[in-house]
Amino acid sequence: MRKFFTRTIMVATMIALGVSLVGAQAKYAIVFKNTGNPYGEKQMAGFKTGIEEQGFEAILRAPDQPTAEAQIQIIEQLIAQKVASICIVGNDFNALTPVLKKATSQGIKVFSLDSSVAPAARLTHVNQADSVKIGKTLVQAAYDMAGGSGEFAILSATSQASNQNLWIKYMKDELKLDKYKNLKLVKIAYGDDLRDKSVSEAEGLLRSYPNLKVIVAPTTVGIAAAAKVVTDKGLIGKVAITGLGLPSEMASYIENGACPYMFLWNPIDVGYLGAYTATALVSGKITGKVGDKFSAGRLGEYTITKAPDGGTEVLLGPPFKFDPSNIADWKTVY
Ligand code: RAM
Repeated sequence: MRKFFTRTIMVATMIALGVSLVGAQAKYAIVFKNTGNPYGEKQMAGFKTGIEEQGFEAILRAPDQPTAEAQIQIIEQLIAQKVASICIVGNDFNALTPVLKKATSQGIKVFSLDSSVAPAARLTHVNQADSVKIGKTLVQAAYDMAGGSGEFAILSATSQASNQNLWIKYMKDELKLDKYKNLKLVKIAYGDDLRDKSVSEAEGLLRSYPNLKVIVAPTTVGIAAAAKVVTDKGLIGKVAITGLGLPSEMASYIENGACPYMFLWNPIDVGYLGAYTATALVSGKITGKVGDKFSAGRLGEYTITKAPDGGTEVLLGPPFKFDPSNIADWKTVY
């Protein structure tokens, strides 16, 4: 009888242990650039929905400051927690490679989303929109708003952010076309995706370049800061703001004319697509190679393609234009 009980307890303990191991395998983490960014919160919310509707646990993390060092600390903690997967929104293209390789060597499926990390450190990248198209579109907008000639500046996130740096690279490529010979990029400023710093950088641009016609901010934090500065200084109509903005943060600036139009994608969908990429990698349905196919819940089917950086990616879709005709429909959505 005693033997029976001992065995029962042993089996029960093993089952309990087994369940907890499975539980540990079922944790899916996302690490955003930094806290306090409504765009990041929406992206993480989409990831959480996608993970939870598949019956797993989502871990949402972001450091206070948008640095690679701070993300490295978080990744070390996630490795110790034995998460199944890490979805990283990189604060640096290369600096995270050693820690991400360490995670991979321990069986964790690592991929980037929104802001990529080096192909050697990731299985694939979830890209919100075609990077070349974003670069081209933003220069075309600057040209249009400047009336074809004059000075414009870029207000970016951090100088290391790989998504912004890629978009800026493609902006510079577009600017080489003869059509833009009278459009002059005078400065690239960095507001680090921090609200106050972005405001002071925008003010600095206006001080240093009194003839500035357009500020292009390829960051939701930067564009909202620049639009606020132009509004507060009574410069609407003199300096136009465009770039990538959240409709919920930018509606009043599109309505008051500070920002004639801007672009973005649905950040909730980016995170949600990340959730299904994570589970497809962990289940072994995909490995991240070109041609891999998987289904992403309400978003439908996706195929992994070659990324311009030599790695692979999964593309959410085309960017969307927001202007006075449609902003009211979108400002409550994201
Ligand atoms: C900011 C972040 C994010 C970027 C958007 C457009 O919120 O830098 O990574 O994708 O802007």
